[in-house]
Amino acid sequence: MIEFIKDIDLGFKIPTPDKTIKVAITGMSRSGKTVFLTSIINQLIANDKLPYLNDKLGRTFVARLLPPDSIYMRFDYYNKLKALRSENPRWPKSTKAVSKTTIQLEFKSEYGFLENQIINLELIDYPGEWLLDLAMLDMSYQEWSEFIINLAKEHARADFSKEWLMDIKQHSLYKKGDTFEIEEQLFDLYSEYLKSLYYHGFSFMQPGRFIEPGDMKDDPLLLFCPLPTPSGLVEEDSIYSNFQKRYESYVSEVAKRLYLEHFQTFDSQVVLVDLVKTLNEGEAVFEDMHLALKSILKTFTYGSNNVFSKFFDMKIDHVLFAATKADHIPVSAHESYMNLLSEMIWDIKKELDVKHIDTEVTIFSAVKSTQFVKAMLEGAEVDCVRGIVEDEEEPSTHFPGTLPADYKDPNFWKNADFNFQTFKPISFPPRDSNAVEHIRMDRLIYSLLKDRV
Ligand SMILES: Nc1nc2c(ncn2[C@@H]2O[C@H](COP(=O)(O)OP(=O)(O)O)[C@@H](O)[C@H]2O)c(=O)[nH]1
Ligand SMILES: [Mg+2]
Repeated sequence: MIEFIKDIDLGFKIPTPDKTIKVAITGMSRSGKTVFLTSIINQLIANDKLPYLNDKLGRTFVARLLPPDSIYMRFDYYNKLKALRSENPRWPKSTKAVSKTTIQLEFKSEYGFLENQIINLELIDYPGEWLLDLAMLDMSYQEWSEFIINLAKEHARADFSKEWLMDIKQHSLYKKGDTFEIEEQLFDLYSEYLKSLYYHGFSFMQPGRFIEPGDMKDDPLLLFCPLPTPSGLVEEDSIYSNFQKRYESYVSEVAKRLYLEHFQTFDSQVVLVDLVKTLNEGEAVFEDMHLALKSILKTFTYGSNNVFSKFFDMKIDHVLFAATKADHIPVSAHESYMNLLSEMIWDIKKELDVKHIDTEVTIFSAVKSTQFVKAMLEGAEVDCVRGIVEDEEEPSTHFPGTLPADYKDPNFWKNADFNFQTFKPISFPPRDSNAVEHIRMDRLIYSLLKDRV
């Protein structure tokens, strides 16, 4: 019977409405957003290495990249692809702007009388640093200042914040006067502090715009930093009062605009997390990632139940946290790698008490640039990764360390000694019909499409 319906020919085709799926992709700088976008386009167009996706969808599709159509920066896929297809492939250069890419998927109709279904998969990538700033919406200048100054005094950050915190004490912050030069100096020292955190692998930095200014570089609105809470009167035109005003303008204008322009109408939000880097840097940086992800997840709850619902009516049903660069981790440790992220997100959801946001956790590698091999280390066989380390010419084998099954194990950091390398990319196949090797990209793509196609 079903077979009979499938073959009915009406002499014309019944159209099926086009659908758009909007996916926002974020993550801290260098978490792998650009490489992920390049790979997802490459994978969908070739569709030769996505068995899980095809199996789950149960329908065949053809994918094409649509020309740019909007105010967003164009994602120049073909230039990136060219560099990755060359004999000496290079990772794409880092970009700072918001970009948009649309991949059109045409699903072959199973019925002779129905037109093929068109799904436009819109991918928008933006810096996770900006997202961190949305968490500032929740705080007055005084609250924010106290929070940031206390954090800056913590052991892991104290070395970096020393100069800025000392300088604060040298000035009269609450009295009116010739303040401009001092304001610039305080801003510079605070920015330097944030930059050194960034270079040491930390993720939680506010305002993230100080790290990724985008089109706001040198904008006077950014001239502020946290200051100690006054015990007495604050004069008009004092440093404190000027910083407070700029903070308030920054938060309301920029953060809200960003929110309204970019974050309102997504079906899905992907947060890329570079756990490899944080593991390499050690416990403090790892804990800091927890703080950053907590702050990010918190912003996704805006609009649902708090004071911001009058500004924002954001509806993000689905947040996918994805640990990138799984090709650095031997396959035998992939489960532990996934557990690490799962436990972190689980804890954060508990701390924030958010059950209504549907979160999912996965691990993947957009471009599998290593082989998984075994090697002998001090008389024992260990799981290693083999690839061409950045700045070298020949492949070499590396033991990255052992991931624990449980990262709350008190001995985790005591025994931890991670040594993850940065590898060159493997060359992308020369033709569109073959995609680059990856890890679990098909599962990730399925998570974005499921229930929507
Ligand atoms: N081995 C490996 N390295 C990756 C992968 N994805 C990203 N990287 C590395 O991470 C760097 C930053 O990636 P990019 O996509 O530019 O990060 P973005 O700043 O978030 O856009 C790249 O230059 C690569 O060195 C991956 O799948 N495998
Ligand atoms: Mg990028």
